Amino acid sequence: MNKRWERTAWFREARFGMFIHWGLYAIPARGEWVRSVEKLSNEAYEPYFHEFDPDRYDPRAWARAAKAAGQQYAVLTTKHHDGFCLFDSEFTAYKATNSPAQRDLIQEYVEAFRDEGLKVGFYYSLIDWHHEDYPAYGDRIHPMRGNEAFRNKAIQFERYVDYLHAQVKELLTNYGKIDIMWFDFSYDEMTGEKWRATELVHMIRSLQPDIIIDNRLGGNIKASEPEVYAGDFYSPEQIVPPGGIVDQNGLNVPWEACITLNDNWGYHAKDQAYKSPKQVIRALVECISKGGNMLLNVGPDARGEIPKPSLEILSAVGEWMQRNGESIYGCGASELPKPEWGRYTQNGSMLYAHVFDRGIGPLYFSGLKGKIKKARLLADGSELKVSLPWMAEQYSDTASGAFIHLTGAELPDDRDTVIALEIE
Ligand code: H79
Repeated sequence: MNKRWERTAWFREARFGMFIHWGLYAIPARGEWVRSVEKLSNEAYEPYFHEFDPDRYDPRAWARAAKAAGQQYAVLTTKHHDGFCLFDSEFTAYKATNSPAQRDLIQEYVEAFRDEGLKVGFYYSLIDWHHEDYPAYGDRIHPMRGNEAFRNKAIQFERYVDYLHAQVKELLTNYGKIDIMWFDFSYDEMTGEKWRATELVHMIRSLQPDIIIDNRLGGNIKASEPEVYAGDFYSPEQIVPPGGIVDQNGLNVPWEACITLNDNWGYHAKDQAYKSPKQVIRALVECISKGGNMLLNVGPDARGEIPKPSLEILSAVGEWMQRNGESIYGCGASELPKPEWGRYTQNGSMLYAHVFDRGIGPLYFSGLKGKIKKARLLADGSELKVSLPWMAEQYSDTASGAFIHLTGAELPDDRDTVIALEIE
């Protein structure tokens, strides 16, 4: 087993986490990219720093919502692209302790999630629109551009990299054990050693030997010999990778799809394009069926509360997870081909049939003839019969397949009905 596989053991078992995007951008409430997309000047963005006063911030409520949803870990933005730090950093004045919040919000987050028994992760933006030594791309209009106010000033990028290293050191020194370091993100020539990534990762691992790191510092996590900084898990954004993720040797790479509940990561007051609980459950199942995790994002508002529609989705997903979590935790891809009616997840000799499409007849299990020892509806434990339908011998694939009869015209759970199969 390689190091990456060992380090990610808990992560691959946990399968489902909560992503939290929270910062000054919750005040304009038009998403976390508002400063860049609307080309807001420093002066235009400055008031939010003096107004940030999250009187409803209760990370224990967030942690309870995550836990009730069946999530086993969380990742919170310690600093997003706008450069504002939710933690008390020695290296900047642009931080929560100097805003009306007047306290270290990261400290409270770590304690609250730990107390609920959840693993704790830090998101840290490599991009920084506030730091005066972050490149502004000359006159090019670039979405990742730095601080417009410093556009014509000669920058010393190494000073920014020192700052990045110093802040990561603070984050991984001052808050006890941290489980995930989630960098966001490299692009064009801004990748790998531009961040002095090898040195950075050595420092991270010396402070937190068990921590896992995403793949967004750059490098090629799929290479046979990945760079030191290539990461422990691959991080697809807003997509479930069609074939899962394998490296150049054909071996599975741990991965985590980050998916947001509507169309923004940070709070957006008008964005009501929420996914349904059914979509979320099926996307989660799709991730597991392809050997990955799902990190599901919420964007708390300026006062510190997770929006009600998000809480409702989390709670519905949690209700499903209560009964069906066995088909998620510790499960991964099955060797069997994807069935017509849904998806498989598997954990050793337990195969979980996630039935999305009832059809009208018995469900067909290709390749499982004589191999199903027991079949139960996971939600209530009731037995299901494995038997051949009338004239089954005349269908082409029946020599190797098995059938399970469902009663009723509708599935018991139209989001995902899970059948637990004990197989040989
Ligand atoms: O932190 C979240 C996002 O802000 C960040 N990564 C996740 C986890 C991210 N999302 N997309 N990107 C980075 C890539 C950049 C997309 C962009 Fe755009 C296209 C930037 C400008 C045009 C999306 C659309 C954001 C603003 C408009």
